[in-house]
Amino acid sequence: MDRIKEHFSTKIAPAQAEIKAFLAKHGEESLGEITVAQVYQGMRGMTALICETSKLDSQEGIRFRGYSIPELQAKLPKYPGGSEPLPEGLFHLILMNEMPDDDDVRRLSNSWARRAIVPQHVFKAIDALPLTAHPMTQFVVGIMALRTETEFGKAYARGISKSEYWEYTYEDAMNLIARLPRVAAYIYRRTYKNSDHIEPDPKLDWAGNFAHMLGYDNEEFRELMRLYMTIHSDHEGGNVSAHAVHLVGSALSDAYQSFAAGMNGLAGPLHGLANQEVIKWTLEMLEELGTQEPSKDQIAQYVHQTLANGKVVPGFGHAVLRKTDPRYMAQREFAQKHMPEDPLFKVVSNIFEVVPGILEATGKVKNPYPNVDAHSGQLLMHYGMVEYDFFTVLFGVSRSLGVLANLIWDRALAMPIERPDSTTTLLLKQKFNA
Ligand code: CMX
Repeated sequence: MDRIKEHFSTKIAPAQAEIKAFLAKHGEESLGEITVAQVYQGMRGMTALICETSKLDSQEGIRFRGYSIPELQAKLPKYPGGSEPLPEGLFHLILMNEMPDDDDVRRLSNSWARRAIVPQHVFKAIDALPLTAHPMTQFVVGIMALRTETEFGKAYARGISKSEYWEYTYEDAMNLIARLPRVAAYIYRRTYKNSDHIEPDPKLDWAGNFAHMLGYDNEEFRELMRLYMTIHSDHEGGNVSAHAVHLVGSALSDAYQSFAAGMNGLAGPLHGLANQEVIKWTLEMLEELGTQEPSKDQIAQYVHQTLANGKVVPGFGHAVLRKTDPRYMAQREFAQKHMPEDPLFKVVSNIFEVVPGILEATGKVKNPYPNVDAHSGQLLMHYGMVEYDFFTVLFGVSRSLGVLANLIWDRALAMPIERPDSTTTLLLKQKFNA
């Protein structure tokens, strides 16, 4: 057993015992009422899941195992000479519930570099798709082609005890995280760079190597990838991608199947695809207005037009948050530090000033403030990554850290198959004599 796995194994029995004792004492207590409206309206605010790795507060934003994003930026290990947190450290923190040191991070980097071999048939499966296939479609095909490598699937077919499930899920999760950057970079280079592929550099960290394989070797872009991969990783359990992975995994589908399901959810425009929609919307606005430096009045007019056309303003609003997303602020600070004069950053900043007031005035948008997707595209565009159809794949690679750490824990805690009750309008009407 490798040292990371061995370390994780020591966490399982105490966590199982803690939950068992808690359930024995408080298992029959109520968490509150569920209203009819909640059942119809996307289960908002209905506590129905356990996700140990992170918790979202509507006012404050996300905390990973209790740490806010600024705290993570201060405390997580950095690449030598760098100032952004390493995603390896974030993964260690959320999986182990322990702040990592430099050795923990190095061990993870090395483990993922060793596991990063992608079989040729995965590239062939992707190559079978036309170049016009959306990068998220290519990504999901790549993930499913990788499934030939599942350790859990093979072990289950052989016949293993329930107590061993987590061990094979751990192997699948670690292999998948290790291989995703290679698959994603392959899709990028195939689709936009004439299949001029770049070999991995195993000496680099996970995010630095990803930047390298994408073809962006400047240190500032690597730092951006480290920050990006850290802050997009986990957003508690109820968002579409995290919930989909957990739900599909609850049927004992393996990590590849579960993660592919989550990525199909991330590819929806109300979720992760919003990061491409933001840039598309912004560029269309600049084109229509005929200027790269629109005034706030011009932006306001365009926002009103978007709403009048029955469309959402991408990058704004959130199902849980009621304040500006701290992930947005972390990216804004990166822009202020590295590219304060970037014209597109100025446009994004003006949008940030203009949009909340307009959305608030509609009287129906519950959160008029920007979310994570409102800023990421501008940062990528600054370094020359202009192919915005690809942006959601970057989100997906990062999201693997959170959802797969959770899947390992799901197996370690022997979480049961998810099967909530559903009802009909007729039955509800009868119940309330309506
Ligand atoms: N622009 C215009 N209208 C918006 C809006 C926006 N940015 N955000 C919410 N609304 C509208 C909703 O469409 C809804 O309208 P109807 O009553 O006509 O259906 C109304 O305001 C109330 O919605 P809400 O309760 O405030 O928001 P929800 O919890 O239903 O939805 C979200 C949340 C994110 C889907 C929504 O704010 C949205 O569509 N935003 C734009 C897309 C986006 O940026 N998504 C990315 C979210 C982050 C991520 O997952 O990556």
